[in-house]
Amino acid sequence: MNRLQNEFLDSWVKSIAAVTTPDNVVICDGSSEEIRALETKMVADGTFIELNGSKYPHSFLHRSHPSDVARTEQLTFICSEKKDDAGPTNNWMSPDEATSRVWPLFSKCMAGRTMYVVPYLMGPADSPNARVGVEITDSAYVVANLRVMTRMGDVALRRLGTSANFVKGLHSLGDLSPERRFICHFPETRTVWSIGSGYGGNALLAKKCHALRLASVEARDEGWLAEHMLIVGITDPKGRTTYLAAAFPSGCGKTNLAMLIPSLPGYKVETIGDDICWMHVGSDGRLRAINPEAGMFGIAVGTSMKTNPNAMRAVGHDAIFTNVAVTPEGTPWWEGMDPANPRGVAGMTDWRGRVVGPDRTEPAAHPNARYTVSLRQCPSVGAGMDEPAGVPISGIIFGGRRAKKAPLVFEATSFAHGVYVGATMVSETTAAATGATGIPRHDPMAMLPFCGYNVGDYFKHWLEMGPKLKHPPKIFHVNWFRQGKNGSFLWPGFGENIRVMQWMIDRIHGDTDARSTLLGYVPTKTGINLNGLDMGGAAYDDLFDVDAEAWAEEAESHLKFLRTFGSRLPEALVQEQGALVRRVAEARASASSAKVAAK
Ligand code: OXD
Ligand code: MN
Repeated sequence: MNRLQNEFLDSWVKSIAAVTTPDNVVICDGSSEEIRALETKMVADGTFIELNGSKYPHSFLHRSHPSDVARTEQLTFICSEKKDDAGPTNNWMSPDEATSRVWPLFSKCMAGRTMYVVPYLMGPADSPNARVGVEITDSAYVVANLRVMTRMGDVALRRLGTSANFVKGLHSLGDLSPERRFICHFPETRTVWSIGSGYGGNALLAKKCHALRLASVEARDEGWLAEHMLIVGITDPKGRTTYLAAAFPSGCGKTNLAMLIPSLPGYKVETIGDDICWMHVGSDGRLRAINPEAGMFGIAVGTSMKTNPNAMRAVGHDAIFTNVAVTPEGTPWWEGMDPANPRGVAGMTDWRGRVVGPDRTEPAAHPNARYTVSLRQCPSVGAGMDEPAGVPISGIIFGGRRAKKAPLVFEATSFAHGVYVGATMVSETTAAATGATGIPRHDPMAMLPFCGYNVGDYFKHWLEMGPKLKHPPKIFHVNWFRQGKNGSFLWPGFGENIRVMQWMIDRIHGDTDARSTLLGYVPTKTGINLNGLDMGGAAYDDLFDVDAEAWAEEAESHLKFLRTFGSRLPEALVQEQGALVRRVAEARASASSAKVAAK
């Protein structure tokens, strides 16, 4: 092993090699020669299957172990010294218990394998807000993914210099058994241990483990925000570019919104990020956002030329596909990709490697099948992706997947109210994590699985950010997934979402009025552009109906959820809940007096 120039890194790597006993150690430089050699090795040992190079140049398929296909929230732990610092939404394991229960699993775990040392930089190379991490892994697949997802190799070592300031991530596939799978985060020592899984969110430690769980703790301590948000820039027909950040839970359309192709003329969308957003208070008193990542680890299923043409173009070359199906001609295939041919073709190979036909009873691609691709390959990528200071955020959007109750869009009446709206978000679970799908759960700010500390303190931190901003962003809530009485979606979504963005941008610039409801402001009937949508006369009323009876129940469930944070719950949120209850009561009273008057 070459001696690393940085003595802290060098001694850490040596200490890990002494425990894990790999056959050899490779320090990754991020060069194209290095990745080509790794790809050749992975094709030879079956980790990668090369796809049809004339249709999908330089692209590969990886099939994971069938029990290792999504994030495993039940096996993910925050190992803070005190249990209360992890809070009621996280699994907690004491550092001592992790040392006795998890650390022994790393003993000799890399025997017969290569240990890769992967330095990476989160954020634009010249950004003062970028951070360095180093992941040690025995998975070449992880190395290939990190090379796409981060600025990896020498660029990170140069940035690190002689400093000891880097996140230490140790990852091993172990024996891939869910019985011996653990993802442990140590916020106090900025360390992650992950064993027993090769799945993205569990194994690419730069992503959820560093850029969200550990970064959220640093952000609290240093006065910034590390969020599960996309970042998008929209230039409107007036020539204004407005940047928005949006938090939706996993599998609820962040990638689609980040690269939407507007259905309205005169709008242009730039993608800055599709999953993670770090926001600092800029010298101009605005929130400034950087995307710490450089690539996308997107959900393939449902992605098509109709739903997300930019993503389809991005994955047309230099892509890694995980757990998709393959056609006999060696091209990737997934459910929803080709609406004209929804069952695919005869002789396809499914995500487990079995040859299947259109009459199969199970999906051919895993519902959480993924593509890994550089964001630079996305036709809508914005230059702001490399802006060292980040882009100025004028609006924050929270959103969930809710069949009922939540209207298409509403605007919070103040920053603190917006924090309440984010804190009480509810969304239905998706295939991005193991477990049942479609179950509504509280997912505050879409950070439920990703906040590295007590969510009560996280709310307090959010509330404290508002007064630090001379120009706080407006805060909105959207729900693209509301269903009508017959169970079909009321809103067409995708490119038509620009109509909702148009309203938000006009609100930000003071160009349009709004109607006040118990939830906040919604568009007036003429304030949102529904022209040309074949939705019938009642569309506006269906999309913006706020049912006071349903929100009376909802407000109670908010309080129950908030109370789980006990003494860590900021009083300001209790007051916001009280204000919601009062608005609900007023709405009920005026609805019943309207009924009496009508008699
Ligand atoms: C992701 C997730 O992979 O949220 O981004 O699960
Ligand atoms: Mn995500």
